[in-house]
Amino acid sequence: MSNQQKTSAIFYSIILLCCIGAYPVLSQQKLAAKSLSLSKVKGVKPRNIIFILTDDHRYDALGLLKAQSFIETPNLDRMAKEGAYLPNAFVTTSLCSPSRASILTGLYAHTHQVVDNNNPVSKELVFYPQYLQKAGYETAMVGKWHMGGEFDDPQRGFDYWVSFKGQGVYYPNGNTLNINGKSTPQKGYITDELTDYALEWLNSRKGDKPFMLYLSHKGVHAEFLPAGRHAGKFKDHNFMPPLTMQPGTHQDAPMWVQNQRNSWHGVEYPYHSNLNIGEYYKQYAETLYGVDESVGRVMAYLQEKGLLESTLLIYMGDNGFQFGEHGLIDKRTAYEESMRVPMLAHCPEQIKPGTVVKEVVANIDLAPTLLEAAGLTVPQHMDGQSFLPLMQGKRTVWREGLLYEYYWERNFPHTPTIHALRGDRYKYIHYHGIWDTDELYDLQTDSLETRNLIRSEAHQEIVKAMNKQLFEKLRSTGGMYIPLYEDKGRQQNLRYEYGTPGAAFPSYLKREDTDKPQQNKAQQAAEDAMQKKK
Ligand SMILES: [Ca+2]
Repeated sequence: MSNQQKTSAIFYSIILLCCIGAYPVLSQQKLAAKSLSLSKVKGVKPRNIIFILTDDHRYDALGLLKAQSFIETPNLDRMAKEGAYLPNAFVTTSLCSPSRASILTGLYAHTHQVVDNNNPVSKELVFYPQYLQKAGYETAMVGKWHMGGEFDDPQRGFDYWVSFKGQGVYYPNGNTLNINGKSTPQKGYITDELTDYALEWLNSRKGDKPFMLYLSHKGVHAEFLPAGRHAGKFKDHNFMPPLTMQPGTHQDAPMWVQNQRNSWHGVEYPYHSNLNIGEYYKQYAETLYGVDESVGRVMAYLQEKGLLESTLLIYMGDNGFQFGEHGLIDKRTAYEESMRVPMLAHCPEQIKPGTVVKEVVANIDLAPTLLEAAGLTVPQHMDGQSFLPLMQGKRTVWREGLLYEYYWERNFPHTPTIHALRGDRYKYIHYHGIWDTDELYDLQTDSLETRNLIRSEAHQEIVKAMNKQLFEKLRSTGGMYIPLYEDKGRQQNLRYEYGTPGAAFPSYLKREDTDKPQQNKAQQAAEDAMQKKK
């Protein structure tokens, strides 16, 4: 082989390698452990931080919104009144583990690669508390970790650790909590007990180091169980079912959405049971009331210690939750009730009372925001952006359109792989690996996403532009591949025999005058001619 041929061979090998593995390799490079020392921003005092995460708290289950007339969250309402309310907060993947990984790393799921609730988390991933620790913070994790399957061992980045395996349980049943590596029985109602541990840790601190507390509630994950004192609190109220819970209210819905009605994640066979969605919502609201009380206890503690003015307190849900919208329950989808979350912040020294941030913020922005509050420069490799300036009323260049992704799980096969772009006005949803229809919604005129405009003549330019923008975002962030993991866990793949049958194939994809009947006609003519000859 000549030198020129060798050079060509190497060149084409590189091209081939790039084609088959460029994006996963890029993702891995983004994960690669960087220095944990971030440069400090001059003149910024490291701020105390408390980040409270709630499980499956949907965006409108707030007293201030009254999505259901009886919902009450007085302490979260207080946060909005005295601090900032971010009505357009989203997650980039609506599922526990992927969203938690995005919060901790500032990365999209296709980069951190925690795309389901079962498979291990890469040891290469850097969690933002590691940077804080390195910068001199004392850090604590109290509550649900739930990444990488069933374990509760202390993880990197935390000086103090209280957690449990997987989802944990609301009431003790012989289970244990892991406290700094030591197995300790759970004593009481989980939301109260986690708050106790969090406040004990805050109270036990000595010295002048700034702190970061990550209080991660089990509430309000299904199956909802309120604190005894809140059980039945809302039982006499009426649940208003969402409009799209009724069949036929979602125009041109994809087949998979119609099929999911009669499945584990659908209203006809919810969790393979005869669960009443309205009663379930009331239990959700009662369970949430306990989480709201926890927020109140944390704020009361800060007030008592004279720390309420200076501490940055942020509250957020890890993903939304559907209660019948589009005939579905739970999360995963790119519909608003699934991908949208409550987000509130409180820090009178930095944020004016009654601040409303209209920009679209997301779980990937949490780590950058908290690092900025700590007076540190945000690492370049993070996908998110600090929204601290937005809360301070400063102008800043912000994203146009939020990338959403969800990767199909064998365990819950009803929801396909999704890539979506959520703009201020339009939402474009693109599916992968199924023979079905994509979606486009005009959120300004159709906030409930009832009219799929994907085939509307008037919207074809928008569809084309958003498709281009979606793939540009995927390409530029290393998302042009589909993550694949080994099978793990149980499959929830049943249908109810007497429920709605499978969706009809969309009429716009059907043809009457295809080649097939014409071939049949030609074949028939040939056969007739043969008969005549005989
Ligand atoms: Ca969750």
